[in-house]
Amino acid sequence: MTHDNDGEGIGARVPRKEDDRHLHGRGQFTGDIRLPGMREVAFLRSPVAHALITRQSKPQGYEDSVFFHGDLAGVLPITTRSSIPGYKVSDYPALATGRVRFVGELVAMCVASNRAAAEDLCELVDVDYDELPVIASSTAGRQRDAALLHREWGDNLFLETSFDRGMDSVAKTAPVAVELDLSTARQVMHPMEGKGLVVWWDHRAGQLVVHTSTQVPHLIRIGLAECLGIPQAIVRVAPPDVGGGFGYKCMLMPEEIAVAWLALTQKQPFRWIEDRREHLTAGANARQHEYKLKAYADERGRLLGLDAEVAVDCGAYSVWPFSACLEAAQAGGNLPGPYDLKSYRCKTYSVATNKPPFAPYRGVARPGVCFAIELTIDAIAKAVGREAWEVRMENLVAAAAMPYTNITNKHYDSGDYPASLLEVKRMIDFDARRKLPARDEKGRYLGIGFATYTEQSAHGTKVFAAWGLPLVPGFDQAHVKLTPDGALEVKAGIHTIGQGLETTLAQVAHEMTRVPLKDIRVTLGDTANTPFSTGAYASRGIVMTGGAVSRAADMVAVRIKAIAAHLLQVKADDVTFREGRIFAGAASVSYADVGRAWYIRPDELPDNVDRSGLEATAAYKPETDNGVFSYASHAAYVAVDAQTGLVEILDYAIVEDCGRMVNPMVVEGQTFGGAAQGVGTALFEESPYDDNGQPLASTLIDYLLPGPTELPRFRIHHMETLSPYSAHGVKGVGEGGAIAPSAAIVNAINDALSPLNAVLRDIPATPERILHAIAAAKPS
Ligand code: MCN
Ligand code: SMO
Repeated sequence: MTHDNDGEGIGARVPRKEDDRHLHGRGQFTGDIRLPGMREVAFLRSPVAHALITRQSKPQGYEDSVFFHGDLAGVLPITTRSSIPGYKVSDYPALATGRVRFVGELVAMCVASNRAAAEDLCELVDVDYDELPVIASSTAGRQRDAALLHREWGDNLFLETSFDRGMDSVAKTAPVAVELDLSTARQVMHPMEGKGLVVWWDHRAGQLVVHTSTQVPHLIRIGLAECLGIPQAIVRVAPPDVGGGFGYKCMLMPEEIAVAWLALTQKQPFRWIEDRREHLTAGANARQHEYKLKAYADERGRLLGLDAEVAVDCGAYSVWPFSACLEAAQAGGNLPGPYDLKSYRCKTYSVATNKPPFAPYRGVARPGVCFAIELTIDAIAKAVGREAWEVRMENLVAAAAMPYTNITNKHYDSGDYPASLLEVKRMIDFDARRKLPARDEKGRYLGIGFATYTEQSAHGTKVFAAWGLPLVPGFDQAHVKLTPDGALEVKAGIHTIGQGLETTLAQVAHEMTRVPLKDIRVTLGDTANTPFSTGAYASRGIVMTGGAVSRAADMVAVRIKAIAAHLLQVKADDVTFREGRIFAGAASVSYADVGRAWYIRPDELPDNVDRSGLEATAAYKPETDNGVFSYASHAAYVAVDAQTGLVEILDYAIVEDCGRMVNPMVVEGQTFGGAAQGVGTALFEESPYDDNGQPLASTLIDYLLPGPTELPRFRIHHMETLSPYSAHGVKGVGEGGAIAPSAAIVNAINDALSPLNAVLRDIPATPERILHAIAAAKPS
């Protein structure tokens, strides 16, 4: 950058602008919105996993307050198409149409003056179900004579894919082979604020106003208009504060369609707020994968080939717009990880089951594939008798090989993966701790585990198009304007969901204009007020919208300089931004002087001043459609009690590289928050279903979320390799922290348990699973 760093621009650790209102309890979430005459919605949900609805009736006297599918005239189901050959479409109705496919599916919508009364009304609705055989696992779904969820499909596969490059010869000749069967549990996302929405009809604007808690407002506008059969111009999606999303809030939900239909047809405000039990049992699910892996290596542990089969338990329907197949597509493409792999075969199965649909969740498939490939590396190390970190060093893509295109055509743009591993090994004090006795003073077994991953971020149109998805991220836009009094307004269609964009986008705008950060106001999300963006997902915000803000702010900066130069009677090249003013030598003008000159007295400006004004909209996407790749190495040091099966994380170190950091404090917050969720995936979180498709974790007593007492003190070190493809060399970081913990922690557990010959292959690593692994261990 040509400007001097004044501690507020790119790279500065400034406190978050949004924290002031949040820390003072002045945030405004869907639950805080009160509108005159607002009525509340509760949903009657299916109590069974698979059934025909044989009869349904409304309670007498409440015919106008209870709605079934048949009442929603003209409303279309959520239909997610994909251009991938062989993909099967599911029609996901807003309210069930005679058949239910998971416990929690919406059957009736009940309306009352308050939520409690609406819930009471649900109790009065009469529905008869004729139960059908249930598919409660991906294995059951793939059985030859399995009952079908979607009869017209002929099987239960949303999609089946295969990839094969060079595996046959490897399998025959490789000196070392290891085999692993792995599984990762079903999870729910648990943003602090659940889903919720308030919808009303704006008579003045002639618009349906949708205050929904979403990551993707402009997409929801498209989806709602489509399902309601109305033009997009009469839908305004105006999300309030969003208390976390993590992927859960980047899809169109049936509740959104049903409540929007109510407000559209009744021209009254309605509200639905998801409760925690609804989130646990009926909100979308994530993470559940089964892996069958065969890996081949030479005697040093150098990988020769990987043969994989991945089955994803996708639930009953495809979510819009990401479909049920995003997970398997990501899994197949990312399984080779940060390693230089020459032969690879992968089959994926996206299986329909009688469970809530699958949605993206922080990391999307990569926590699963990182777990799979990193356990494989440790298994190879064991087979060849070397330390696991040494085998990683044999296989990691070298810095000198960058940019590097891997076997699945992922283009790793920059970085030094081996250096991150060596640094994390130093941080976790590997050499000294290796020399300690295998057990601590309490008799617990000690172990160290590593994991390295890449995080594809801000991937663009072609990548999503290759996954066959209907809506793909194109350019992101941003609008920047200098106000007459010299402040800066930044507007973008992406939304702020807790990840800090109100601050970091302001930092980017400051970097280009040097308008003091306190004078920069960032407005995000509202479709009536912001230019188009597909939204906050795939860790794309700072690369895509940040790039657009950078460009638009630069356009405005050039015009500010031209006017300032006129006021100072110098050439534009001779003015500089400094200390919140615009200087030529010792003379200076303020941003307000420039604003006044353009807006109030344009007649005094010479003809050669650009007449496009002190505002600009710019569009941006990085130079590669492939996205930019962040990466990190994690290391965990654990103690395992072989009597109780309890694991304590004694130390945890992270070395991450997300290119140029816009705000290192925000990057650390992102990484720690993600890693906390990763610890949940590794040790605690699980949403099991029984054979009847009944969810067994319906409260937070059954579904264990890690809290402060379960979390280690994460230690972090940053590397900063600039991406050659993005504005300012930035790469995304929003999901990374969540990707590696399950791999690093389970590798550490297996390292600890190696004296007992016990090996864990399934997560979460609950005491029960650990004791089971110990009991099943073969004596050495
Ligand atoms: N950042 C930075 N420098 C970088 C990279 C990122 O300062 N080199 C900052 C960004 O400016 C932004 C944050 O880190 O404030 C995350 O940026 P980015 O990686 O671009 O991610 P998005 O803005 O696209 O946010 C979405 C991403 C995803 S996909 C999930 S899932 C997730 C995540 O962010 N959900 C979150 N982080 C979350 N954090 C919170 N608190 N809540 C969620 O729901
Ligand atoms: S799971 Mo993040 O919203 O891509």
